[in-house]
Amino acid sequence: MALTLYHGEPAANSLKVLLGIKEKGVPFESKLMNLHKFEQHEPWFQAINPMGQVPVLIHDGMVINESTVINEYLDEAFDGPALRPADPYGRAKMRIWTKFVDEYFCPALSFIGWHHMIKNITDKLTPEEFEEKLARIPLKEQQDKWRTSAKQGYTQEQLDNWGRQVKTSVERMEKQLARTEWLVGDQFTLADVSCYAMAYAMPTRSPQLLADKPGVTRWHKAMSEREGTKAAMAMPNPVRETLEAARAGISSTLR
Ligand SMILES: N[C@@H](CCC(=O)N[C@@H](CS)C(=O)NCC(=O)O)C(=O)O
Repeated sequence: MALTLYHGEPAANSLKVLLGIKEKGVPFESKLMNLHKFEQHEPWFQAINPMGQVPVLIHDGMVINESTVINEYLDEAFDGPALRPADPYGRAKMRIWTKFVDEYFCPALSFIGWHHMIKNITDKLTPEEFEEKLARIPLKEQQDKWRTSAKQGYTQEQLDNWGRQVKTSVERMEKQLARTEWLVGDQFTLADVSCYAMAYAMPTRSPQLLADKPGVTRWHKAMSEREGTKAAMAMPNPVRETLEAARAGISSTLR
């Protein structure tokens, strides 16, 4: 059995899959990509994933992208602790959470993060070098996001709106976690994995978001203490400094 995971630093969608694979306890070959060096847009990587994005799982030659799909695949294809409820209704509830993360929580956080971070990467390039990098990005939407973020071109109104969406996301989690141990009742599932991949830094970086959220605070502590989480968070982070430099800006948008 050959299992290879192309991933970035333990954050967001890469963290989601690192959490899934570590919880599952499946041995895999880690291929760490430095996203700040635009490795994900290089032709050799686009031959693996034409979207030019991580994470990507390769299982015995079969290529799977999309973090949420990868986690479900891992749970289905390998032995180990079940990460999805056994009953259809439980699975439906889990997927409502993972869909919400992919369509609402993650994009809002991501735009805020990029707004405060990308400039620190692209300022190190000449305009010509940056144009060259941009030209290789296969998705028009990602090209636009790189270009706009590089000049911090999102409006305050957009940032405020994404900030509101992040707050709404945490409130939605609190509503559930005030009543149950995990997001889908009493079983730890991929719903918890998806949400933690977005919320992992909140207690230290944006504690104001959790100030009146005892349920999320308790859940975050329980998540952080899991062996799978510790192993995923211990994966190498080649872009730590750039992420750290953006934290104050992100936190101020989330105030
Ligand atoms: N829907 C995809 C999104 C993947 C994604 O946004 N990947 C980010 C890292 S978290 C990426 O590769 N960003 C670099 C870029 O787009 O240039 C998934 O869930 O896997």
